[in-house]
Amino acid sequence: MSVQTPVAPVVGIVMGSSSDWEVMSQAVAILDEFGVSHECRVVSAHRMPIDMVDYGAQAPARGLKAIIAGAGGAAHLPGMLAALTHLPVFGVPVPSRYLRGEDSLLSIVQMPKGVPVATFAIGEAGAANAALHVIANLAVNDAVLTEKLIAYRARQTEAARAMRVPPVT
Ligand code: RP5
Repeated sequence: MSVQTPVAPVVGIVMGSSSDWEVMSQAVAILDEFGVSHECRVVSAHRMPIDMVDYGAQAPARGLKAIIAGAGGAAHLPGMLAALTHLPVFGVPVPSRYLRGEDSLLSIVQMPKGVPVATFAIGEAGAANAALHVIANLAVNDAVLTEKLIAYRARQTEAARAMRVPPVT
């Protein structure tokens, strides 16, 4: 029987609720595609504030290089994590029930000067792009990741060039 050593996560993906998973799983899918090790957790800023403080404070010592944080409504999780660590925090506004995520977006993007959160689009595109942006940052010091990113972009280019209108169904 072989025992596999678990790979230490480089990216932390956190979200305020399990109801955010459908959106945040898009970030997971991208990191999986690029082979970037990651962990996923629910860390609610207002329901688990002590856990949130511990997560942010311990992230660098645990080997994380970046945090992707998604939340909806009064979405203070990304900003609070940014306050708790010097690691880069990438914020994903999750669509909310009543304001369609505009509240989430403004809560995350309007950080006061000095504690930045890189904020992405509302919803699935934002989650995927947050992961791609983390990868672009990691790729600066990683030639293999750089090649994967260039290939990923090239596939998008080819797919766009193959598009015809009206679309073939
Ligand atoms: C936020 O409240 C979460 O990020 C989620 O987007 C929203 C609703 O949470 P649930 O009521 O679905 O648990 O904290």
